[in-house]
Amino acid sequence: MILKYILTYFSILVDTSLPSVCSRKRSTLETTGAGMNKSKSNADKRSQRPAIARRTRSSSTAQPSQCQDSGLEKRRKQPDSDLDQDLSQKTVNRQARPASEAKQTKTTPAASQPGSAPNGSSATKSCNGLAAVAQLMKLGRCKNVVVVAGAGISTPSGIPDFRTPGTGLYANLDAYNIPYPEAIFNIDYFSNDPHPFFSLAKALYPGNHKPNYIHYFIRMLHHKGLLLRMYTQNIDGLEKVCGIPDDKLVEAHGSFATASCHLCYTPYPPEDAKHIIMSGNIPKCTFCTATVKPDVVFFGEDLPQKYFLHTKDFPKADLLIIMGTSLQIEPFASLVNTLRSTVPRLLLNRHAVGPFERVPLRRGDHMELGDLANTVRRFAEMLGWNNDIEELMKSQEQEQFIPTLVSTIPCRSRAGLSGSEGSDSDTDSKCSASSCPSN
Ligand code: CNA
Repeated sequence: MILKYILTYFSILVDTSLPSVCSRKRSTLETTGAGMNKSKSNADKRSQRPAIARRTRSSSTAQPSQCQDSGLEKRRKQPDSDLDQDLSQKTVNRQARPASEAKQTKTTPAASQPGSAPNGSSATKSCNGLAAVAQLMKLGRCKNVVVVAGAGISTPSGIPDFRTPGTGLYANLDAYNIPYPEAIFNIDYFSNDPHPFFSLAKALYPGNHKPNYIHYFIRMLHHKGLLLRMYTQNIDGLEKVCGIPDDKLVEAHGSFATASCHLCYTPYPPEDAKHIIMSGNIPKCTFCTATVKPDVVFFGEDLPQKYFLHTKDFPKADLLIIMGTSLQIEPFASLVNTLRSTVPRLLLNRHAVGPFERVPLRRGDHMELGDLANTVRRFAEMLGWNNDIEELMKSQEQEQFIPTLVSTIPCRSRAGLSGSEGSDSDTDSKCSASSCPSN
């Protein structure tokens, strides 16, 4: 009898407690499951090349300084969460400000005013930084260099950037009658009224500008077998013109090299589009009659599939060089935070930007502030590359500056560049003793 009571008691206990345990477990599993589903769906999304749209750096994006201050584990995890967040949409941040203004609010109280190094100390630090990175390269420690670049590398070629006060495009948009500067590159705005963009496009279309020393420095990185990949936000095509091969280049914000319907994406002959736009007219889709535009990535549009190479490249990189960008546009800007924390990062820019605004700098971070062309020339001199670059520029200038032609010439047939110059697979086999910068 007693045994029966005990058994009944336990069966009641089991009946009442199990569901709550199970439901708790299920809810945990649901959470985990949701997380797993989420990551699975993220993975799926990534593999399907989902809507990765460009956006100006959002205030909701975790600040690099936060993650760096919160311990190694968090530091390692942060890039993923940044990316999860950033793998959403490229949209315009309503709080977008000129880099110089943004800097004031993003830096620590100890940081300096725009245009100067944080805490006034980085100028000294930066000189050492340039030499330190040159030394690492000479020692052969950097054989998988990733370059992340922006409009600042093309200002010496005469193409204005976005945000430089006075000369930047955003400071000179009065003529376009747009409500806010980014509207000129906003896909919804374009859909309503393509005229402002087409007016600007006339000035931006490739063909009127030449690559400069900075572009050729990056080309030389490739020539030396050290360039893993260049990620550029630029749409001017000068990377290709200077001879950086297609497979070494990710034009994350597209280019003028192709054109398509902005609604149904039917391809359109790029030269025809250029001709029509240059003559002040609007190219129309042959399929749905919507407006055709060059395949420059607008705010609210997806980034090209090639952008996803970063998931393979950044874990492999052993040096990141960031050049001429305000790091204000996502998801591109967050790329610089996806590097292993032990990998050196070198910022070459007029101002401290992104994670380089924090004081003190992260261990392994270096920056050189000032005019980019001067900085890169000094860097090349430290590496002993200056003459090579000058010669490369001369030989390239003897060729005709026809981007499409240059990009289709097989590497091996390019004048004077037989050595380590070559295909992606050649370059992936990396720096031979003879092509290492120390030689
Ligand atoms: P940005 O926001 O205008 O930033 C440029 C950065 O480069 C700023 O921090 C400047 O201080 C710095 N800079 C400019 N010139 C120099 C120089 N001579 N020496 C040192 N530093 C310099 O431009 P981002 O590239 O960061 O923004 C990305 C936008 C810009 C992308 O979507 C591009 O499509 C777009 N854009 C591209 C071009 C081009 O293709 N050449 C031109 C203008 C805008």
